[in-house]
Amino acid sequence: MVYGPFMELEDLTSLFEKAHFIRAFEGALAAAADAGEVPGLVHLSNGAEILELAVASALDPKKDQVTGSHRSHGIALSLGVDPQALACEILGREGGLSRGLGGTQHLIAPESGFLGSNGIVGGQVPLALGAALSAKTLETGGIAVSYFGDGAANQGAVMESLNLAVVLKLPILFVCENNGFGQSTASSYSAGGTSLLGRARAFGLAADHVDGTDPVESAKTAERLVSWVRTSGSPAFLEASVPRLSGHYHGDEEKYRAADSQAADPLQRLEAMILNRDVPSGLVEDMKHRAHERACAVIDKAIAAPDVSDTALDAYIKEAQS
Ligand SMILES: Cc1ncc(C[n+]2csc(CCOP(=O)(O)OP(=O)(O)O)c2C)c(N)n1
Ligand SMILES: [Mg+2]
Repeated sequence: MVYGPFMELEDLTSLFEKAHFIRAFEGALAAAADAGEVPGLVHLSNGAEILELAVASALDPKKDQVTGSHRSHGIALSLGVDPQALACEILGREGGLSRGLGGTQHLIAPESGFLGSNGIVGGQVPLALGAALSAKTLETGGIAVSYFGDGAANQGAVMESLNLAVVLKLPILFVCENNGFGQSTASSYSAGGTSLLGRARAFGLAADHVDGTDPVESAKTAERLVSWVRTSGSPAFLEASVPRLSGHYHGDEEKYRAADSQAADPLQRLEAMILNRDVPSGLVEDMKHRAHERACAVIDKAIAAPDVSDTALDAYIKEAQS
């Protein structure tokens, strides 16, 4: 990627295509959920696509390892996880990353550097710490990245991880996606001290904040922190402000926030940046259309794949135990 006061048009359009694919993938997933095709809740990543793609572009999938929360579809796609296998996994279908047996809360794709999503709020953070310890011990040159939310920042295991990362000098980047909410509770209500940077610095971490809706700043900050963690072997903390454009889960009535409190969509900001350049008419709409078509084809194929039955689960357990 090329930085400077702005990104090259090529970088902006590439980011736009990837971000819109993630958005369209989750849009098609939400429609599949409405049709009763998705087991469990669907937690959408919309609003965080730009930030997650910025972090992913600074990583080396061959040696870096990333863990995410219950809201990990965008993280997985940003890392280059096969969308078809991801969709089948989320829908509980054969062909999924883990044969459709894990579902959205247990996604894993080590070949893409994705160590997994986690349904236990904050549970993914100590796991990334283990990946960082392993990278350091084995001298792989890799780093670990752990995404978690502002709600998870209040979880004990997360604070222990922040402390231990400094004490053991581990190559890990903590990425706290601050969307202002933990489920239906505003962070301003649930946290005594709302300065996440202050908290991270109190543990001895190098810490920075970024507006996760700004493509240029997100790319520059992610690149700088990832490279600092890699070269120094020390941990760092990135607080990224991102909007949660939907409710906590798809279908959430969101009675706890005003309808007009909706934040601006980062993808529209990126679109405006592209349209400000001298681009052929129709370029942006074509890219959106292609992303939509591709995403719908992936989700349709997953819907058509055979369901993972209890029998398959029994067979898997027997195989694992033998
Ligand atoms: C240990 C634990 N406590 C509570 C929950 C229920 N829960 C699921 S998501 C969530 C909110 C998490 O908020 P945040 O970390 O800010 O992530 P966001 O949903 O905003 O991305 C809660 C409380 C859980 N899954 N695990
Ligand atoms: Mg949150």
